[in-house]
Amino acid sequence: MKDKLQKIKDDAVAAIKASEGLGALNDVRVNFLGKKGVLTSVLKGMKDVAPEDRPAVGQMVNEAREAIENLIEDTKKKMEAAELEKQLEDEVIDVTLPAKKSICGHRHPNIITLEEVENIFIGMGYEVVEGPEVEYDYYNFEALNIPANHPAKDEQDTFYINDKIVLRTQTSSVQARIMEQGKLPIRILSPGRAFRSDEVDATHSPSFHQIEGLVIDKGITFADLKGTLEEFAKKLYGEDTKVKFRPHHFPFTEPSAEVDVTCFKCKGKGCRFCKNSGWVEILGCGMVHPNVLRMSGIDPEVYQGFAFGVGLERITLFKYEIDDMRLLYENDTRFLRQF
Ligand code: 2NM
Repeated sequence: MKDKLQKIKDDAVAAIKASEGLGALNDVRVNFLGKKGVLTSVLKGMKDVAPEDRPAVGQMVNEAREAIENLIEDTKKKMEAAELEKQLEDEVIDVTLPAKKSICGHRHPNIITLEEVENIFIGMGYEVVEGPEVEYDYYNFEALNIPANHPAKDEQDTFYINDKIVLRTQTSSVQARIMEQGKLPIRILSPGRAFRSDEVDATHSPSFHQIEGLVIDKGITFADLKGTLEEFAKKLYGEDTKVKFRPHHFPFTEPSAEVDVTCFKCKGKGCRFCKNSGWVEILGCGMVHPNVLRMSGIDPEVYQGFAFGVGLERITLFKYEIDDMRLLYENDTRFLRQF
């Protein structure tokens, strides 16, 4: 019996020494000390031992159990310590390594241009105002002297929510709302998103941005309009920029004009950007139509005004010499990072 127990102890010691890791060590414990373990089966065999030998055998079994338990416990502690040591080594942080750069976004090119334009007009005493993108037909069309049968109201150009509500096709609707409030004089800039049912191409998008300006006061003339817009063009494109007013038609202004500036690319010599004319169109403008003033309760015999509308994308494309508007909407950071 003594030899048998010595053999079990030797086997256990060998198994403990051979076990790699806590899992294997636990398997050894179960094999030798568990309910169905080797040592337990020896205890179960006690009935075959002569009664006078039983205390001595029992003591030997207990000694063997204790020895194996102690060795397992010691080995477990050593393994845990080694594992912790290894984990600490693996997870060591080198505080001298350079930090990872955090990715930081910046303003969209459209916004950079918008803020530049806003600052030019704020410097001339204008206030920036905003209004709803989903707008009553009245403010988008009727209040701006665009009657029910006007071609601009065609379904082809306008997104209708229902027969009284549209997605605004211009931000002049904001100005109609301000005029109606009756606080005069007015000097405002209304930038924002506008919508037209256009197919997407290099120069069109169903959703784009406008910056419209409106001035109403006593004695405002076309000379004020010209001076203001010439100043704007020079601030935006440089002091050597020339402006040209070409007669045009808008329903909400009379007279109306389109404004060209010397080509930003060739400075007027002629190039592919200006189709060899030396000029590029940047905005539409005019003296506010008396019907528009009357519609908002302003007496055109007392107050006059001018208004203008700039396509934000258009001037952004000019400013950065981008030749496809779609690049402004795709949000590809490889493109946007450049500005
Ligand atoms: C343009 C061109 C010409 C314009 C007119 C008005 C208002 F509200 F006074 F009637 N706001 N904006 C206007 C005039 C807009 O965009 C090309």
